This record gives sequence, C-alpha cells and structure tokens, in this order.
Amino acid sequence: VSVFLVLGERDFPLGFIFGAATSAYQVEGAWNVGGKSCSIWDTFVHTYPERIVDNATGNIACDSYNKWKTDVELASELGLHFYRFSISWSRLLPNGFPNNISEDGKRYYNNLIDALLEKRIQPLVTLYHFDLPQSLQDFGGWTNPLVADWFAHYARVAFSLFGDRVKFWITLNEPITFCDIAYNSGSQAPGYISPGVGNYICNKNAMLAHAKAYRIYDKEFRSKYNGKVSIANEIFWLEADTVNDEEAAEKARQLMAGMYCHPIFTKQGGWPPVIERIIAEKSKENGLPYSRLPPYTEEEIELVKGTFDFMGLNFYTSRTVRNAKPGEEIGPWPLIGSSDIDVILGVRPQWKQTGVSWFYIYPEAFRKQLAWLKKEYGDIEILITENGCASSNLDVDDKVRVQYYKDHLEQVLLAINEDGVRVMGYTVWSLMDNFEWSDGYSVKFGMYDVDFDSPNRTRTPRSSADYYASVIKRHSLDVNNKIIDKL
Ligand code: GBH
Repeated sequence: VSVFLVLGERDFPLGFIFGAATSAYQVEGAWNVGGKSCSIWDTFVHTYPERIVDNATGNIACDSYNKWKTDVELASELGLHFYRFSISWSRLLPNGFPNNISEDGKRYYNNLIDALLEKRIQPLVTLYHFDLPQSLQDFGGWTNPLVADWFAHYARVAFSLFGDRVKFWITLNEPITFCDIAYNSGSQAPGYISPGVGNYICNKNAMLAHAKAYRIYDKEFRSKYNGKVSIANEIFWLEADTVNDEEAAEKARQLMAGMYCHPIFTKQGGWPPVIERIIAEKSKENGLPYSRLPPYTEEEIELVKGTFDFMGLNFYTSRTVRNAKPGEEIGPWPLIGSSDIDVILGVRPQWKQTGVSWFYIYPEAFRKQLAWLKKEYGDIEILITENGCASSNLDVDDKVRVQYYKDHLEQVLLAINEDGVRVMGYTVWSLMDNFEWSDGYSVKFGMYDVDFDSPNRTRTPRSSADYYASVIKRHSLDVNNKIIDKL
C-alpha cells in the first residue's frame, strides 16, 4: 500500500515541531529551598519591591518546583512535541561554581526531564534565562569578562548531567534583555544603570559565554549525544517610520539583531561594522581615547563565529524607527530609542495594543523579520523559541490570544512556503501564566490560567490551549475548531 501525503497550504511541513516555554525564575518558586542560593532576580525583587507591579516576587510563582508533574500533564494534554524550560543556575550550582553540585537541583531537573520523555515530549533546555547566581553578581556579573568561563563551566555540568536525554540546548535567552534593557534602564536585574557602557560590556561577554559553552558541547559531548545548541535572541521587527527613515531603520536592526547575531551567524563575525564605526565616533565625541564598545580580538572573533546549529528567535512585536531631531532627548534602548545611533522608536496607530505597555500586534512583521534574517545570515534553520500574546485580564475565553497564534502561524507558513525560510518549529510563550518580571503577575501570557490566590496554584486551560492542541494534532491551521468559528 502506498500512502500519498499531499500537503496543503495551511499544513505545516513534516517534521515541523511545536512546543511551549517557561523559565525557572518565572515558574519554579522555592527560591530558598533545597540549598538553592539567591539569583540576581531574588535579590532584585527583595531589594527593590517598588520596581515590580504590586511588589510581587517569584518566591512561590507557579510552584513548579513542587508541581512539575502537573506541568508535564499540561504539556502532554496539549500534545507538545517539546517543552522549553530553563535551569536555575543557583539551584544546580549554589555557589555558582562547578565544585558544589546540588543533589536537590540534580534530582529536580532529572525528574522533570524523565517525566517529559516518558510522555514522549522532548526537553528543550535553556541554560540561562536572566537568573545569574548573586554570588557571581558580587564579582560584577555579566560585566566581568570571567563570566564567560563561569558560564562555560556551568554549561559543562549541565551537558554532562542531562545531555544523554536533552537534545536541544539554548545557551542564553535574550541577551538584549539582560544586557541592554537591564543596564540601559535598570528595569531588569541587577538594577544597575550604566547606559552605553554596561550594556556593551555585557553584550560582548554574553557572546563569549555562549561561544565557550557551544565549543565545549562540540568538543566534549556532540559525538556521543548528537544534540543541537544555539542562542535565543529577541528581535522586535523594526521598520522605517517614513521613506526618509530607511537608513535609520537598518541601523536600528543592526543594533537590535546585529549586536547579538552578527558575531555568531555571519562569515565575517565580530560586531556589525556600521555599529562599531558609529559607537567609535560617538566615543571620540565623548572625549574617550577608545570606544565604549569593547573590541573583539581576532581570536575572539574566531571563537564566536559559527557557534550555532540553528537560530533561536523570540518574536513578539514591532516598532517604527525614525531619525531623532537635532537635540531631541532620547530614552533608553531598546525601549524608547538610541542616543548612540540617534533614532527614536514608535508604533503605528493601526497596530492593536494588547493592554500591556510594550506590546502591539502586527502579525505581518513576523514574516518580514524571518525574511530579513534569511537575507542577512543566510539559509539557516530557525526555531521560533518564543511567540505569544500578553493580556492583562483573566479571560478564560481568550479570543485575542487565539487570534494572535493563528495570525502569527499564518505568517510562519508564508515565510516557509513563499520565502523559503527554513523554520523548523514554533514555541508558545507561555505554557501558563507566570511571574512576568517587572509586571509581576499583572500580565498574563499563559495558555493555562494559574490561580495565584490559591495555594494549589490551580491551572485552568484557556481557549488558546484548546486551539493550540488542535493545531498540533492536525499539524495544520486547517482546524475544525469551535474557537475559530467564534472568532
Ligand atoms: C521574553 O521577553 C522573555 O524571554 C520571557 O521571559 C518573558 O516572559 C516574555 O518574553 C514576555 O515578556 O516594561 O518597557 O521595561 C520579551 C522581552 C523584555 C519584553 C522586557 C518586555 C519589558 C519592557 N521583554 N520588556 S518595559
């Protein structure tokens, strides 16, 4: 018997994988349990409660430290091919260094990984999702060049403990968030503000940390475990406000995407040349005898270049870019603009806001972003490591979120079918509501509602869970689904 499979326009390619994501600090809780030490987010929320909506903390969060079996059940109900979660560095290595591996941490992540595999769900593990051990912050954290080695040693421990079962690794989640947003605005841990200096030091050290971890996997683990390793970058789609802002928009794309992609994904490696030149000029204007952007040595360029097996992309939203007016005050990058490249970010009135300050909906941007990445970095495989929709309400029938998934998955299909972008899979942020950083619990991203007033942290599926499960089951956007009928 021969079976002919005819793929329709709304079907996903064979082998395309679907998952959902969370991160350790946002869901685990148990911040001081089992020998875990403080991370910079523990310190941040305890030191500056006023910087978090409702003075919220991740002390308990979704209590996934205790409720991991339930989480695996949810993932299984959805039919996920993979579950993306992160390891808490300070849970696994309480002093930050590899000479003291926590038995409790080992047990927790082993249990989670084994339970997922038992349900035939692949674990996709992020090594770092914003929660540096405080003990390393005390030495300067991401601004100390030694952080690249600290991270590499931690990565080696994780690869050796879990690499027999984990085949997909993300080294760093969104260094733009923990470098640029953190050091330019102070709204993320560690809360130290050093615009135009700290962010660039962090950026470079993050690239080296990623690269060293990748090289360790390559040398010591790849031949026996045969997994894939990359980084997850967050990129807002940036488009010119008017036709006169094309050049500004391209510079801004190089500042947003290029600073975290060019060193890794291009043949030349190193910083995006246009940004390197501009910051050198600006630094001269500041009276500095060197650039605020730390240069790469030839050796470092070689170390970082090519350290990927695919590209991880977190995609949510878009901004317009325009040239700043002479003398115009410019707020921090990437929230308001950049005084280094003299641009201001904005939004278009037709992009619907989600009720969350930074989040505007523009689905077509997803395809444009994917096409730009292909043009810029070549024909590499891309895994969407996060995409999802924020709401500030508790709507169990979350029509806006269902519409967001549908509209964005349509753009993914167009990118694949029309533009030939090699998208290998898609990840929803998030499996469930969780601690949304400075927005505390006021912003929801979950397919499952979590009742943060109940000690049980009861999880309840929203319509989006139902919709996503049917997309996965049919491997297609052609779903007969009562939710879609209602849209
Ligand atoms: C990702 O961040 C993160 O990986 C994930 O942990 C997070 O929960 C999810 O997406 C949703 O945000 O209030 O003006 O300071 C996306 C990037 C960085 C977007 C922080 C919101 C705060 C903007 N996020 N940013 S502001």
